[in-house]
Amino acid sequence: MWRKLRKLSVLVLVFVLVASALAAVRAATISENWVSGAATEFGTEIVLGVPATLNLTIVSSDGDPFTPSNFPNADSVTVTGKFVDDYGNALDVNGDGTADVFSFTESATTPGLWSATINVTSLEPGIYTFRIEAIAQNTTTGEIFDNATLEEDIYVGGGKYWVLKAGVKDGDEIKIGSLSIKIASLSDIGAILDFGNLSTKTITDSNQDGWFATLVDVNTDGTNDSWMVFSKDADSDTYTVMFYSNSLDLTSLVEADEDIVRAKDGGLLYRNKILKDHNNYKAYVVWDNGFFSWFHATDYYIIPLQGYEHWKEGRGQARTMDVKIIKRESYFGGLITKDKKVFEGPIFNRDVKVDNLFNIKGTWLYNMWNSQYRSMWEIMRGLADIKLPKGYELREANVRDLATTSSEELWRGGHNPLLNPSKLSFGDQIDWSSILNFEPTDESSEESS
Ligand SMILES: [Ca+2]
Ligand SMILES: [Ca+2]
Repeated sequence: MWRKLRKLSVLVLVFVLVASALAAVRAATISENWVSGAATEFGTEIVLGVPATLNLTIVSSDGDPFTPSNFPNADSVTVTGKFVDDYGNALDVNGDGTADVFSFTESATTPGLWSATINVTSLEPGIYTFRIEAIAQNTTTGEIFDNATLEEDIYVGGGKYWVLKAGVKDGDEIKIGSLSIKIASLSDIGAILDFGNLSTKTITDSNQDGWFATLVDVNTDGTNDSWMVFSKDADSDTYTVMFYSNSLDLTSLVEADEDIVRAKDGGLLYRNKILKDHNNYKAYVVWDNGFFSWFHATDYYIIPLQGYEHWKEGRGQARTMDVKIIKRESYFGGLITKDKKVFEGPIFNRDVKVDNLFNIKGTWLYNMWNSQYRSMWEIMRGLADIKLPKGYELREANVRDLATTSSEELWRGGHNPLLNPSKLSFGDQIDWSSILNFEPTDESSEESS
């Protein structure tokens, strides 16, 4: 009995050893490093027309550099990369009708370091599978000495200029360049675009993944110059529409003019207010015009946060568009104030309702690809809609100006908290200096007193 058991356990042990040896079939390994032309913060992203350099460090299954001298019987040691379809077939990525395979070349000085320039110039924006294959073989005998593959999802952005519009729905109209595009129909099936007396165009979301695109001729010279991409918003029937172009600077061609619309309830809808334009950040004050506002006013300071961290985007999505909103109650013309932080966070395509009183929603983002930025993309300009109830008006100032003025138009009683604080203040300790990105000096305080 014990003998039998021992025999069995030896058999099991042998089986386990053989199985694990089989499972660890030796294979080379590839590690990648995008050197230039690609963003990787939110997953790899490249841009049509922007060559990207990819370095690969490949280690053979013996742990040596993947290099011809380590495979003396191989007559072919190659590393290639291709964008593939669902069947693994290489895609045509430059529009010449022929499938494209990128060849990596080995560094002359560092064995096992392979490099290629990936230049995609003609492909519908979206996420694609990029397949890298390294193989050392004898092409005569067909014997493979070593091989490795690596697959990666890459987002291909549609061009160096990029504009996003949030919350697009059936019936909306978008003005871009010479075009006025009416969204005549928009659903899970796709969209019908009405270009006025020019023509209409039907786009079908063939795989119904909520993502579809078409080429448009923004300057109506007869040649398509831009991608128009629809991306369905989560938990909503609305879409984010993106325009991408390499040949046209869309950031100056897409019209999103400021506008004030009187709402049915007597309130005002301020459309397309600029929060960021390059390095200019604009703050807004939701100003209480109530009859008793000298005795007690409730104002709100909407302040965009500054810097790349707060204005990121990647893979076709806004990752941040951050604002901070401070509620300031003033008594007796600002002699006494009470501050409270009521919101902090991203607002792109988010209908943020503050204190059940007013709404703010990020609507437009403008971007330009720039290799000089910390990321390839930094939101260049961001706009928002702000809806106020009756009895309130919107006042605006560059954040810098708001920080350095004691104007009674912007601060109740002129009580700028940095330069001319109220006699008595309570509520949250608000770090106004950090929010307004301004450190007052003794001199500036004196000037204003
Ligand atoms: Ca091709
Ligand atoms: Ca054109």
